[in-house]
Amino acid sequence: PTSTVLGYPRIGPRRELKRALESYWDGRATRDELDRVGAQLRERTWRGLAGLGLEGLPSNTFSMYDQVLDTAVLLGAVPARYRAADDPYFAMARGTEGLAPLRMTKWFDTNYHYIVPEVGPDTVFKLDPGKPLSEVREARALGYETRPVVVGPVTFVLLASALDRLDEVLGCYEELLSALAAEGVAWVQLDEPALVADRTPEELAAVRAAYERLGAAGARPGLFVATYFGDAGEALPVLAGTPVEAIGVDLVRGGVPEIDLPGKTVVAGVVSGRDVWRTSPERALAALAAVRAGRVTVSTSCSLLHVPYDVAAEPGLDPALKERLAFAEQKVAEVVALSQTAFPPSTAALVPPGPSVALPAPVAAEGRGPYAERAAAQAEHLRLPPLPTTTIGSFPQTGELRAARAAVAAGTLSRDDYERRVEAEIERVIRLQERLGLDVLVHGEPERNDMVQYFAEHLDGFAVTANGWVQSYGSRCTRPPILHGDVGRPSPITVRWATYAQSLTDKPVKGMLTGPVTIVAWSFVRDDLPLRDVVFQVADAVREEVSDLEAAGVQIIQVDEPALRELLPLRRAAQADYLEWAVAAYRRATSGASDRTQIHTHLCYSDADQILAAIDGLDADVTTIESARSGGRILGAVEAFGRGLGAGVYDIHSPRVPSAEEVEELLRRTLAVLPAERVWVNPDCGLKTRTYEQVEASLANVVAAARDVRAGL
Ligand code: THG
Ligand code: ZN
Repeated sequence: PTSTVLGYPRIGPRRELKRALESYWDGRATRDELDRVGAQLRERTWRGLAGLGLEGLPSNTFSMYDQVLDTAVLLGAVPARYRAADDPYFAMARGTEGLAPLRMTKWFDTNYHYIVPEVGPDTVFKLDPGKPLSEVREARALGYETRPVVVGPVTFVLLASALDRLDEVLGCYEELLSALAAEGVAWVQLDEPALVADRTPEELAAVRAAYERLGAAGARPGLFVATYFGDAGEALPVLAGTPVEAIGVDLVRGGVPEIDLPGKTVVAGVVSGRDVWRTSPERALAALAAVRAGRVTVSTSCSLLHVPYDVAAEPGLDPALKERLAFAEQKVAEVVALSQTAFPPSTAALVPPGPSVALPAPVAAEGRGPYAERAAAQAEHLRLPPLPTTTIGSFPQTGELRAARAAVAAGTLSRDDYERRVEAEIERVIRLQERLGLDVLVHGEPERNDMVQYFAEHLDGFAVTANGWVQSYGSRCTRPPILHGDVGRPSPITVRWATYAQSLTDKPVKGMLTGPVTIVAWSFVRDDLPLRDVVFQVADAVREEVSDLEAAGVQIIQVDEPALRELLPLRRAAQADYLEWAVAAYRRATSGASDRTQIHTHLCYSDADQILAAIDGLDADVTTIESARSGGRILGAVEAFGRGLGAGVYDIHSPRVPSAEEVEELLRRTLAVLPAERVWVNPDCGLKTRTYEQVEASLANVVAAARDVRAGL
C-alpha cells in the first residue's frame, strides 16, 4: 500500500517561522524576508518527507498563522472592516491599532487555537485560490507532485456557525476543484474533523449533499475527505454513499470501520498525530488488516501539527525514554515502514489494549466541611475587607528573568545567583502590591516559565524537552512535558517562594498551584493507563503540595484549572464520565485543606457554560472567571453556586488601561447579581503578558474602584 501524512508541523524545527513572523510584525524584517523563511520551511518539509520515502506529499499545510484563517481568506470571508488594513490577513489574526482581532478558540480537543471565521449577512463568498495553487507550483518546481489540503466545507461552515451558507460555500469549492484540476492536481484533501463529534440528522444530510455535489463536479481531482480526532461514527456510511474516492479514518482514537468500503480508498490513520509514543507495529498492522476497502493507504491519525519535529533534537533525554518516543519525523518513518510491511491475514483480531493497572490507593476526597462553616472560619481567620481585591497570579515576566533562566540552563549563572534574582523580583512585586493597596497578594511567579512546565520539571514521572515546541496559536508555542511514568513529588515545589513572599508582608499571600487536569491536558501523556488514573496520580502530588503550603502558614491557596473544559470529550456520551472524574481529581487535590484555609480556583475561558455544574462541583471557596470580555454573561449561573466569586474587571488582553469608572461599572454589574459579601475584585488572568507600566496603572484603578464601591455599601 501507499503512504501519506495528513499534515506536518510548520513553525520550523528551531521555530524559524516564529522568529520571522515576530521580526516582521515588529518592523525588523520585510515581507520578502518573511516569505523567504516560509518558502525555506516548505521546501525543507517536502524534501524531508520525500527523503523518508513517503509517497503522498501534502501541500498547503503551511500557514503564516492558521489554516482556518487561510480557508476563510480562500473563500473570501474577509469582514469589510479589515479590508482597508495594510495586511488584512494579519489584521484578522492579531488586530491593529483600531481593530480588534477575530475571536480565537480551541481546535476540537487539541491545544491548538484557530481563528474563528466571521460570516454574516454582508459576507460575499468569492474564491481566491492563490495560496493552494502557488504551493502546488512551488512543490512542482522542486520536483514534487502534491495533494493540497484545505479545511472541508462542512467543518468550515460549522466552525463559522453558518451551516445555512453551505450552498454558497460549495460554489467556491467547486471552483477550487476546477482550478486544481486545471493545474493538473490529482488529489485534494478536505479536512472534516467536525464529523467525529455528534452531528444532527440535518448536519449529516448536509454532509451527504455537500459531497454528492462536489463529487458531481466536472473536471476535478480525486476527493479525499479526512475525518480525525475520533470515530466518524454515523458520518462514515454517509460519506461512503457519496462519490468521494478516499476517506480518512482515525484508527488510533476511533475503531476500524464496521462497513465494507469496496469502492473506496481508506486512508488509515494508524500512527498517532496526538501523542509522542512509538507505534506498536502489531496493533497497527492488525488494524490495517481489518480494514475492508478497495485500497488502503497508511497514514497518521491526524496532522502531525500537534507533535514536535524530531526526537534527535533532544540529546538531554534519558536514552531509555527516548527509545519509546516518536516525534513528527519518526512518525513519518513509521508510516513508511508500515506501508512496506505485508499486513497479516485480514482475519487477525485486533490486539486488545494493555491491562489496566489498579488505581492508587484512594484518599478521602470529602475532608472539608460545608461552605457555610468554611466561610465563617475563613472570615474569622483572614479578616478581609468586603470586596477584597486580588490578582490571578502572574506579574510581568521581564526579559532579564527569562535570560537568567536560560543562563542557568546553559551553566553560565549559578543556582544561587538565579534564586537571589527571583527573590528580588518577588520583593518588588510584593512592594508594588502593597503600594497599590491590594488586599490579597501574590508572589508574581517569576520563577516559572509556564504554569505546567514548571511543575513538570519538579515532579517525578515527567520529562521536559529542549526543542519540543508545538504551535499553540500564530507564532506562539509551548513545549508540552512528557508524562511517561508514575507521578511523584520528591520534595515541596512552591513552598520556598510562597513562604519567602509571605515573610515580606503582613497581608495574606496566595499560594499558587496548577490543577491536575490542566497539568495533564497540557502534557503528552503515557497511554498505558486510563487518563483518569494518571490525573489522579497528579492530583495526589498537588494534594501533598497543598498540605505543605498549609503547614508553612499559607492561608489562601489557589489551584487553577483553566483546561477543565479542554479535555471534555467530543462525543456527548463520554462527557458525564469525564466531568465526574475531573471534578473528583480536583477535590482529591484540594480536600486535604482545613476549613479555615481558603481554596481559590481560576478558569479562563468564557465558553464555560457547558461545564458550569462541574465548576460548581470543584467546591472552591472562591472562583475567579474571565469575564471582562464576555460581558458578565455567566455571572448569573455562577451566582447559583452560593460561594465566593471574582469576575474579571479589567480585560488584560488589550494594552489599554481602563479608567476607575469603567472598572466600577463592571463591578456594579457583578453586584447587581451577587450579594456583596461573596464578591471579589480582580483583573482577568495574564498580567504576565503586559508591561509593568500598564499593570500598575490598571491595578491602581481597580483598587480605586473597589474602595469607592466599598464605601457606598
Ligand atoms: N501553558 C501551557 N499551555 C497552554 C497555555 C499555557 N495552552 C493553552 C493556552 N495557555 C495557550 N496560550 C499560550 C499563550 C502564550 C504562549 C503559548 C501559549 C507563549 N509561548 C511562548 C512563545 O511562544 O513565545 C513560549 C513560552 C516559553 O518560553 O515556554 O507565549 O499558558 N503549557
Ligand atoms: Zn485565565
